[in-house]
Amino acid sequence: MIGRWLGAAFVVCFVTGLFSHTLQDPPGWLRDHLPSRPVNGYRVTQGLHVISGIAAIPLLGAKLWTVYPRLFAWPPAKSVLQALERLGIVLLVGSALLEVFTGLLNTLQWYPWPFPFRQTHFWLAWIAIGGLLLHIGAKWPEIGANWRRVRAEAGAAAGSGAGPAVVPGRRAFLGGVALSVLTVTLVTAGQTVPWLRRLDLLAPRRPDIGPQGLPVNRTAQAAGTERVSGADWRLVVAGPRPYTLTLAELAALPQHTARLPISCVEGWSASAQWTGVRVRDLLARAGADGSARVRVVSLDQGGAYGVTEMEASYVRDPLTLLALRVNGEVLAADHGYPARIIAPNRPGVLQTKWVSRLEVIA
Ligand SMILES: Nc1nc2c(c(=O)[nH]1)N[C@H]1C(S)=C(S)[C@@H](COP(=O)(O)O)O[C@H]1N2
Ligand SMILES: [Mo]
Repeated sequence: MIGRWLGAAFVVCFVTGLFSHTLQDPPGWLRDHLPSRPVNGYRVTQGLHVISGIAAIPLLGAKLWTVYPRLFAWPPAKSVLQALERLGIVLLVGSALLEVFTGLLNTLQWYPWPFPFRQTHFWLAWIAIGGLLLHIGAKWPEIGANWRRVRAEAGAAAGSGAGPAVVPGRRAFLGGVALSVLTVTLVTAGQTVPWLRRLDLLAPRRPDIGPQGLPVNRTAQAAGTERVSGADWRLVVAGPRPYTLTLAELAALPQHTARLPISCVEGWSASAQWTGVRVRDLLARAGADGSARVRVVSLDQGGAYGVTEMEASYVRDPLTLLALRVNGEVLAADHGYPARIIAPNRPGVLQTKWVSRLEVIA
C-alpha cells in the first residue's frame, strides 16, 4: 500500500520534473514546440512537482521503516541474480533519499554541497526511476502473489461473515502515514494553491508577502541593480535593424496588460497584472520575423540568470511582455525596475528582471 502511494508520488514528481527541465533547457529539436499556453500550465505542473516531492518524504520514510530489517539481511545475497537485485536497491534507496533531500533544500534556496543542484537533481531522478522500475520488475511475482492472497482472504472473509484478517497495528500505521502526508501537504501547498494560503505555515514563502505583494528570490541589492536610474537606462534591441530606446520612449509605445503568474521552480507561485510592451512588437521593429528567438540580457551580471534565451513560441505570444508595471505600479527595484520579462507558461527563473538588451538570435 505504502509502495503504491510512494510510486504514484514518484511518477508525478518525475513527469512534472521532466517537463520543468525541458522548459528550462530544451533540446534543439523541441525548441520551436514549447507551449506558451495554458497560461498557468507551469504553475500547476511545478506546484504538483513540489507537492508530490514533499509528500514523498514521509512516504519514503514509512516505506523504509516497513522493510529496513531486510536491507541488512545476512548473507547479503544467495545468488548472482539476487546480488544484482540488492545492488539495484542500494541505488534506488540512495538516489531516492538524495533526490528528496536536494529537492527539499532547493525549496529553501539552500545549497550546502559542492555539486550543481539542477544537473544532480535531474540525473538522480533517472537513477531513482530506473531503480524503481527494476525493483518492481524483480518483485513482480511477489507483488502478484500478495494481491492474489489479499483477494482470496477478502473473498473468504465475505463468505464467512468475519472481517478480513488484519495485521495488528497495520491500520494505525497506515493512518499515521496518511495523516503525516496530509499534514506536510496542507502546511506547504499554500505557497502555490490560493485557497490553502492561510495554512501555509511551513513553506519558505507566502506568495503574497514581498514588495508590491509578490515574493522576491533575487533582490536588487543582491544583483547590484538597486540604484539603476530610469533617466540613464537604455533598452538596446539588436537584430537586422538595431535600435535603442529610452524609458520614456518605451513607455510611449502601445502598452498591453496581462494577468500572468510568476511560477518559481522552488514551488511558490503568484499571479499579478503586468503592463508593458509586447516582445514581438519590439522585435518586429528590429526587423525580426515570426520565427525569431531572443537572448535577454540583464543588468544583473553576477547571478546564473542574468542572460536567458526565449524560444519562438513565447516571443510570438501576444501575452509575452517587457513589463514596466505590476498591478498598476511602476516595478519595484526588486521586481526588475525599469523593465522585466513576463511570459505565460514559463519557469520563474526565465522571467528575467532588470532587462537592458534584447538580441534576436539568427
Ligand atoms: N536578472 C535576473 N532575473 C531573475 C532572476 C535572477 O536571478 N536574475 N531570478 C528569477 C527567478 S528564480 C524568479 S522565481 C523570478 C521572481 O520574480 P520576482 O522576484 O519579481 O517575484 O525572477 C526571475 N528573474
Ligand atoms: Mo525562481
